[in-house]
Amino acid sequence: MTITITAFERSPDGGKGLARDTRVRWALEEVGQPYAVRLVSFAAMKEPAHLALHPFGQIPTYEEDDLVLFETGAIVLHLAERHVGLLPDDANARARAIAWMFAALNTVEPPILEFVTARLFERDRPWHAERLPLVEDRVRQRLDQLSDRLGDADWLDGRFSAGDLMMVSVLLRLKPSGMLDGHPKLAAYVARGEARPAYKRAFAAQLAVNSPQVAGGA
Ligand code: GTB
Repeated sequence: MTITITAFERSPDGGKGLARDTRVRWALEEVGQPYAVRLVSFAAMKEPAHLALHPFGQIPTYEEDDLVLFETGAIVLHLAERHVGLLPDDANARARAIAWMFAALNTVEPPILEFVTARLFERDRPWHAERLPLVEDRVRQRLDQLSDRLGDADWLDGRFSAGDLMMVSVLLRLKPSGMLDGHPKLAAYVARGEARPAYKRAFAAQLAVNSPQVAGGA
């Protein structure tokens, strides 16, 4: 079985690991599957060859022999279902882990994306100062709720699962803003994710592509 994913030729985050190929790399590392990476430019993402893999012209994509997938949720779920390590054996626990994946992508990530967009790309809009606190409040509400549910547990539902992988990946987007600092339990949860050897390997692999030395050819 040969697995190939796509990633930014040069990520706009300069190697902070925030682009979505990192969560796929992390899942691949957790389940011990070797993979190749095809780097694509922004222009190449919109060309027919890439659009045939990804209808929206984005990264990451996932190719495994004759299977092509897009959407990180689908890719991570596929890996978790086919390999040991990311989903519990018990059927109900498995369903709950998948529910946490959906919660990460459908309930927690959207307000975070609104916040990141407002913070980074809407600063020069006349309504920015009014909108930002509203968006921040929506994120804070989700963080409060998530923190209450996590409590003092290490992971969301028993052992580390694909649900945690996705939730930590989503929360990582908040790190540059400092917003996690107001939620020490979540900050510690994210740190536990980052401390996993599989995450470290995934992060190092994307950094090797995106670090300024590599990108600048030095
Ligand atoms: N729902 C899809 C999924 O989960 O796979 C979303 C995929 C997606 O948004 N891909 C982005 C992309 O290809 C890259 S990850 N964008 C190019 C385009 O749409 O033309 C999003 C991302 C980009 C940059 C940073 N960063 O610089 O910090 C972080 C995250």
